[in-house]
Amino acid sequence: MITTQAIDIKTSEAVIETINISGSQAILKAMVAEGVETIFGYPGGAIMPIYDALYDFLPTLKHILVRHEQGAIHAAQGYARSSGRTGIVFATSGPGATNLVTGLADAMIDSTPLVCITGQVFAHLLGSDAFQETDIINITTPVTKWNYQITDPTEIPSVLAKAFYIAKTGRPGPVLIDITKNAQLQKFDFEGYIACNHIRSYRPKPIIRKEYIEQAAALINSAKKPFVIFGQGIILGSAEQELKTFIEKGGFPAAWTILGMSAIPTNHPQAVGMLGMHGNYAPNVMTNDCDVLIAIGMRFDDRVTGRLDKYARQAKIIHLDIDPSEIDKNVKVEIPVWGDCKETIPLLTKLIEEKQHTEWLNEFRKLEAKEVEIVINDELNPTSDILSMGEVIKTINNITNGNAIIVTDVGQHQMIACRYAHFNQSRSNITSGGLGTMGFALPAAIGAKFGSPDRTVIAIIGDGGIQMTIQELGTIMQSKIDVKIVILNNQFLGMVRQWQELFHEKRYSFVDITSPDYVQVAK
Ligand SMILES: Cc1ncc(C[n+]2csc(CCOP(=O)(O)OP(=O)(O)O)c2C)c(N)n1
Repeated sequence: MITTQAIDIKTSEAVIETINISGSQAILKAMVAEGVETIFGYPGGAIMPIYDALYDFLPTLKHILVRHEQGAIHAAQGYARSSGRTGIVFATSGPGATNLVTGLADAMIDSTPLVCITGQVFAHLLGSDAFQETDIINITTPVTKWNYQITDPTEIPSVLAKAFYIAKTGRPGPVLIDITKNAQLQKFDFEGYIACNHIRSYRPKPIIRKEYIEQAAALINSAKKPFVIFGQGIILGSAEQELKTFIEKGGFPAAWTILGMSAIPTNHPQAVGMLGMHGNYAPNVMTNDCDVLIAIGMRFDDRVTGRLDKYARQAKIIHLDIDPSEIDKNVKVEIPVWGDCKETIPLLTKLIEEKQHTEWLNEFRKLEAKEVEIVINDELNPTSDILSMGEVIKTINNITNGNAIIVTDVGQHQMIACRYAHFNQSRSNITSGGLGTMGFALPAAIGAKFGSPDRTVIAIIGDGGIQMTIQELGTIMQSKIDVKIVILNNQFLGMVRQWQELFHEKRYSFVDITSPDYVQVAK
């Protein structure tokens, strides 16, 4: 609990010291109380009182001035994903706020905890089409975990406490708080900041049902071909060690979704690669061969499953997830294991038998060898003298030894990077998985570096994606941040071109893209 409580020396009773401060000061006090260190933002008329108050909170609060609000929110996402903390964004009303929408949608679908503060016109002007007024609450309702408009400063401490609590608990997500200018300016009696740890009718974690754990363990113990597939839930739940212990005790082959990648080292002896459309051959084929599929912290996205009527029809599926709405959403499961996987995995580990499924794991290895022969060798060791994307990733692996944070944009380079990058450490693969947002990587890499300043951060971006948010080079210049940028320039919108090649009879429509001299621009 964080309060400004003091002890009355005469009565020895706790008294609450009230101070008369502005709404803006209260917002920033809340940030400090929540342990915020870094804010990504861009000022404007309707948020000027907060920026004015910020002046007095430096350097406790650090503010990174981006070049576009989309850059601010992707940077906050990168920060959250690399550090495990909540990302913070400030933006003004109207166009500033609407520039956040793509990032909100991205954070929502990729379960990234954010608290975004937008300025809003004076309360008495709401609904009058005032200058830079936009109804950001209605606009962002489908792409936020929670949003709320404050028109009265006395609401600020409790609403911000809820915002932080909702963003980071249960399945994390973005929260947007819109604050009218009068609420930022008006003074009120601030009675301290009390962090929130309970909201009636909001249950971040479902109650664990022991009978389902027991049923799941019995099914796993009877399996001949058990297969673990895991997603970002492992990373979000800090359950990396729990997962490792589970798969090692049970001897299970384990594959990751694109967002689950790096939760266990990519060279773990039981790792069998990435699932999905652009993933590895063995885990995709074996999904349709296993007898028990143990899905943990993943949501059966269509890029993973393909056609649902042909997906793992033979398997009995156990699904561990913190979000009950994910159970039976896309794939019908045999046993639902609701709960935080940091708690449910160890309960399951206790009940499973120690086994090795050597023959079963070897079947994966055989398919893997086929993929190496037919695809991977060509991608990593091409015969022509044109540098391939795979070679670049291989070279990066050799330099970083799998210790860097790799932030990718969207397209062919993303898929090649995710197929071939080596990772030793969790929270190292940062990419826009669910929304597939081009322009994500450069600002997200900036945020990732602020979130993990001691780590090497490498952004890998296509020539299309870099041109979407290239202005954030200015942020790098101003904040003097060390982000390595690798542009894989194939002179095409490669991924779209690939689809035109495969599914549109090579009718290449608007996929040639020219580039500036990036080295000159970077200079
Ligand atoms: C904002 C946005 N607009 C459009 C797309 C559709 N899209 C997906 S991949 C891609 C091509 C990306 O080209 P490039 O950045 O050069 O990367 P490459 O595929 O060549 O590696 C496009 C246009 C998208 N994902 N995001």
